[in-house]
Amino acid sequence: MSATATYRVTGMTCGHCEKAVTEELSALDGVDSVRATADSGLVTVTSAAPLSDEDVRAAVDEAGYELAGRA
Ligand code: 9UX
Repeated sequence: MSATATYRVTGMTCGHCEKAVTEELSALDGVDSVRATADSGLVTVTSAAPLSDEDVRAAVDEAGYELAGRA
């Protein structure tokens, strides 16, 4: 079993932004895949178990962007 969640992230405007968010979220425990799309501002994360919103928020913040909520 795995968990998939989609988040709205503000501030991503280019491919480097997508890469920064992807790398930071990929470092969280149990994360299998991350797809960040600047155009839509959406980030989809698949993980072995559901992630806490606080962990996701901290990772997005660390990358330099802002978690706006779940999509
Ligand atoms: Mo370049 Mo994406 O500054 O923010 S990494 S637009």
